[in-house]
Amino acid sequence: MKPAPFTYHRAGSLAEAAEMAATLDNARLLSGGQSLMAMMNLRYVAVDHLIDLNPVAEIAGITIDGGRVTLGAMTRQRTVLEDAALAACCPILREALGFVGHVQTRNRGTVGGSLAHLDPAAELPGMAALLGAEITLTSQNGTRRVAMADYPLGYMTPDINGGEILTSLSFDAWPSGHGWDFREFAQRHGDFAMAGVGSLITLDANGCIDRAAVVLIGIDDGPVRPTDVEAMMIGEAPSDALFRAAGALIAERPMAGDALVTETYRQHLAGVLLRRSLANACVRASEPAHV
Ligand SMILES: Cc1cc2nc3c(=O)[nH]c(=O)nc-3n(C[C@@H](O)[C@H](O)[C@H](O)COP(=O)(O)OP(=O)(O)OC[C@H]3O[C@@H](n4cnc5c(N)ncnc54)[C@H](O)[C@@H]3O)c2cc1C
Repeated sequence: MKPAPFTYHRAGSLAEAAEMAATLDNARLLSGGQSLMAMMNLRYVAVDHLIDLNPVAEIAGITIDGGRVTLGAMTRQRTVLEDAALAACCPILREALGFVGHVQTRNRGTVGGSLAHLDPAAELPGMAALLGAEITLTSQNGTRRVAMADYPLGYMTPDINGGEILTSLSFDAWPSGHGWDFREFAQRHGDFAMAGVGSLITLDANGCIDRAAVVLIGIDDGPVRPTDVEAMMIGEAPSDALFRAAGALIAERPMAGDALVTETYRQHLAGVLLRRSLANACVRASEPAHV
């Protein structure tokens, strides 16, 4: 299959890309191409202009400054998965990135492309929601920052205006010794998940949960942070009964069915994944600090 004809533009810098994005009609940005090229080949998307961000090195790379982590939009998913310093301060990213497609797709696929594509089951937007991240967008008019909580406007619809380029994702790392877990279920490894869960936990000196963050992917139009589940964890000692109660709460939540699974199946799956994810995050939080 071949895409409809288009004109290819190689952006040499962010400023050049922003100028092209502001002036070219019916244009799209090309990052890893792992979603866009397939959509163009299938003719779900037909563009007149393709603006290639691959040469724009200034928006690639990982910075860890104190506790603040910044991932440049053109950072490859493989780089996020393999970066040792990032794995030390935010181990859940390595665990989650292992589920993003395949080695070949991660070699090309980028942080920015995944966030802009915003598939409901995508792991990177899920991690951004879990970590309370902030997204930076750049255009000829300047820079705009959007909290990840406000960024999904609907199904595969990010808060990105015409002419804007997603340039980075930033978040505060959790304290040393926090517990983490990411898990998901898909028909085959590398497929988009039917449901996935990420958990971050810290325990106080008595072994009770004093901070909890949870995200679910694949169950709604975008990543879901269940504040009711997070709230019920606080002050509690980790226990099977607590995790089962959390799983039961999630399983009551309305979810969409699709060609692969019914709503009931997805609710059950999400509940089981959540229970197991919380349990493992608490075990890891109780172990000697990993950083
Ligand atoms: C076989 C296969 C399996 C996959 N499995 C998974 C999976 O399990 N989980 C998962 O999350 N993904 C999966 N993917 C998709 C993932 O590989 C893509 O990397 C990701 O969805 C898009 O990233 P990209 O860099 O390739 O972006 P592209 O495909 O280049 O772009 C995607 C969209 O984002 C826009 N865009 C790109 N960069 C920017 C930017 N900086 N600012 C604004 N807009 C931008 C583009 O215009 C386009 O609309 C899979 C892909 C394949 C082919």
